Amino acid sequence: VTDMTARLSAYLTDLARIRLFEERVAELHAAGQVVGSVHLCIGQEAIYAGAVRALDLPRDKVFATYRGHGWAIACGVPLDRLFAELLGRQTGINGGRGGSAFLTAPASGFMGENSIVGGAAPIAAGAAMAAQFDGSGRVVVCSFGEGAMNQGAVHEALNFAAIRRAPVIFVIENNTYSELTPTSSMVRIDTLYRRASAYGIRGARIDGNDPEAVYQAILHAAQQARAGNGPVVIEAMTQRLVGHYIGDAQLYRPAGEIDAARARDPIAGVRRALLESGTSEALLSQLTDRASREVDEAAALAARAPLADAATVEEHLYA
Ligand SMILES: Cc1ncc(C[n+]2csc(CCOP(=O)(O)OP(=O)(O)O)c2C)c(N)n1
Repeated sequence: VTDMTARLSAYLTDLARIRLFEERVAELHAAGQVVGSVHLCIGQEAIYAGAVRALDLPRDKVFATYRGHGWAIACGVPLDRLFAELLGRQTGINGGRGGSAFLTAPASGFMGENSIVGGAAPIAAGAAMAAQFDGSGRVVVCSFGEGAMNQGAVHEALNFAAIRRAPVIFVIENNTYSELTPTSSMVRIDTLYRRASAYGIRGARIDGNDPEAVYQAILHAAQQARAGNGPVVIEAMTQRLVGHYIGDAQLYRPAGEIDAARARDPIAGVRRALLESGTSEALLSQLTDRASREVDEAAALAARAPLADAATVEEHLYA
């Protein structure tokens, strides 16, 4: 088994875990057991699988926005604790208080979501500055959608991180829609990574559906950041195979677009690459069956846990 085949197998496992977790979340939402707004990352999973493999967690830190299940899973947060969180259980990774859009698991290096578009960028720049003080060699990954590239806070963070040479990698998950609005009707340029040059830092565009391309890009950016050369902007081109949130009818998407996107499904891509490298169908099935069993067991465990106790509602608040 070459390093490349081992990495592809690991990607397939991660992609399957994320995809199957989210498909189960959609079912639980339809059944009324997961409530509130839920943003699935189905179609974008290669970004998380590739990026996290290039990091050293929990020393390194990851910040997301609200489409964060995939980042949390790739960072190694236990699936049952995530299901429990979405189901409002005491055993949830945040005691059932955070839910889908406010997950956080610092022990795993996942510094969490915040739901404010672009909100993580200044915090991530601060976490990267802290790394310069404590000499930990840590790098910070900050992910957001392409819509966040029009938020003032992101530009402040880019400039601040650039001038301080702070070790932060800004990952734009460019799925070409901000909520229901196509990028082409929001900005007059078609490449966002080039904005990095306005801050004197490096930017690159990559295929965000190819976990190996993401891995190589993040590995290189992390080496550069750890060596004191400062931030990098990675624009990972991808697509969501589902709506912006569960319940989005997607009437704004042109006919055929989702089918075309399915042809670029990252899971199919990794399966193809593994088959071409000589891996058997049987081994691929073994990997996905294992992920499927894991998801089943985690969901069942979470469903057996008690709901968060209403009497504790005032705990964990600022006094
Ligand atoms: C500061 C702020 N403004 C507006 C919103 C409402 N809002 C939620 S999602 C979203 C679109 C963001 O698009 P993008 O950054 O491309 O991320 P994607 O949903 O594609 O992952 C907006 C405007 C918000 N959450 N925060």
